[in-house]
Amino acid sequence: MDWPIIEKSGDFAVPPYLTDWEAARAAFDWQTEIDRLSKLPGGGLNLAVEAVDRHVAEGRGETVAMRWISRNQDSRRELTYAQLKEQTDRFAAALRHLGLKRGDTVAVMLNNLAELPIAALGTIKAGCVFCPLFAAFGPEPVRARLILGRARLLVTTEALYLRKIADLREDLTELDHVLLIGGSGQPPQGCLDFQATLNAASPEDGTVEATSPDDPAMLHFTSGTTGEPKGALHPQRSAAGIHATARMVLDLRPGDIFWCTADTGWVTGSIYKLLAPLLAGATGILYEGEFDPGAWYGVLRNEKVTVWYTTPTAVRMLMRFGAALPRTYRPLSLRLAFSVGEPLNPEAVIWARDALGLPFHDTWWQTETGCIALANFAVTTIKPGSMGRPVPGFEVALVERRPEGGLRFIEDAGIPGEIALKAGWPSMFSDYIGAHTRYEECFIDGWYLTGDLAKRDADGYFWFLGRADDVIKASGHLIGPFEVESALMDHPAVAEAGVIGKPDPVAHERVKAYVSLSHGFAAGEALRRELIAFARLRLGSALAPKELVFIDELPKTRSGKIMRRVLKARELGLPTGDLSGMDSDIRGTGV
Ligand code: 6R9
Repeated sequence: MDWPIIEKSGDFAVPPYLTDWEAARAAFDWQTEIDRLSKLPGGGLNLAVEAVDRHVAEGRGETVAMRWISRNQDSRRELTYAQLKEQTDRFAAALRHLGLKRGDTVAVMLNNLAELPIAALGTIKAGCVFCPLFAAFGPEPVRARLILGRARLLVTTEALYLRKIADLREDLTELDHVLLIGGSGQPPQGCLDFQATLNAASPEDGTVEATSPDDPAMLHFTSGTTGEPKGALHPQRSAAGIHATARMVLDLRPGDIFWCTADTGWVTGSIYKLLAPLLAGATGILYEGEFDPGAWYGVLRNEKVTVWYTTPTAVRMLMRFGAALPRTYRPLSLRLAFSVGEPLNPEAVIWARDALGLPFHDTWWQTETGCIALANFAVTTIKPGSMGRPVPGFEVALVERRPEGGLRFIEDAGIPGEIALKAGWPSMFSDYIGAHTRYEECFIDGWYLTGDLAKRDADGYFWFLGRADDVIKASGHLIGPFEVESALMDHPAVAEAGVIGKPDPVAHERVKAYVSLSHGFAAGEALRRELIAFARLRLGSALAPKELVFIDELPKTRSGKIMRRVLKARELGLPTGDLSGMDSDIRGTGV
């Protein structure tokens, strides 16, 4: 189906993008951005100073930096920029008192609590490395990451500590300190109370560490849809990439109420939930509750959220509950809505325009890129189903790896290739911790290879095909699972779809689809046939699924990514590999 393109108009902070995209790109220079943020003595740059202290110095201390909202939305806690400065100074001072040094790792395993930004930014202020972990992780993945990340200090809640870490403590020889939030007030042996530690610290001692732009600031373990977890390090200069994309892509500015729904353990949690609104001088929302349609629409309306960043999974779950529900939560103050993490099917973009009054803008990036690299910008025309165009400062190409070495660049529109980024943008990961060879293997001739396949159209918009590992080869055709999934999701009965290649002696692989249904539809042979016929009509017989089965929930990571490799492993009766990033709520649901 041809989805309409959506023209944008309105009052935006960076108008040239729509009108003169090439000129805007030509005028942009990362070094200028980095230099602008490197104001510490000796040209130092500290992300936390840029995100917090700068606003206080420039007279915005009384602006609310972060607003925390409890699960039932019956209590909230606000931290102004001035308060966040004072609290992060205290936290940095506490880290020093405890003997942490520049470059040491501080792991933080917390859901959305008001203490989260204090721990995250205080860590960075002290020159230590902030390493977020999913609170839903079981003991084994936590142990593996604490050891690999060489964490010296952990911040978590007493409940999570007792459930997941207390029994492992002996194995964690480098973990010197644990700071606990909540609980009995009598911390278990070997732990300190977070608040008491903060109260005892004197903020004057928390003088900022004059980190250099190249010093590490964050360590993010990737969500691992396809294999072993990898720990990507991000330098202090990432501030420039996050700040520029907050401004240019999300159009964030002082006065905005920004809600990013990402889990803390996912890279989007630190980069866009915490850092982007702060770098832009806006107000960030931290909502304690899990996904629930009524609660989420309530947060959007009651908190007067102006800019929203969420995932395709969440959008599709909202769609399952229908367009009538959001209409009962009007008026909304939303002016922009964005999505990331998985391909966003065009139907979801259009649904939002009708149900919420504005379309979703898809954005693409990875843990390794450290900030958004492709986007349907706030001010540009949206092509539903496309990830958009390169962010100024990024050189993005489609390439093929030559068997004899080197790259072949694909210039023609419509030809699939692997997305490659010219190395050197400021928030580019600087290493995989403990796996430097693996890091070096990501680069060829000065280009970072992403492992994602896409096509580009004549207007320079990128269209996602799939992870290179997930691409299906059937009867000589190269099939991106997303093309098939997206076509299936155009059918009203289909809430979500996951597509894999099943080995086939004749065709090499055959397309198999797993489908979860929207409310009000029942699985059955007639519907199964109808969906196959529907897909055939749209995609032709080469791409349409030959097999289709119904499934209650697709296996997903905590960040909402469909784990196609799990579907495939189950199909083949093979081990599913590392499942640590998988959403524990749906782990083990039958396929
Ligand atoms: C931020 C984040 C990265 C992988 C990436 C790609 C997939 C992200 C996407 C998308 C299609 C989009 N991905 N955004 N696929 N359209 N707009 O998600 O980082 O957890 O490292 O995952 O997610 O496959 O390579 P990370």
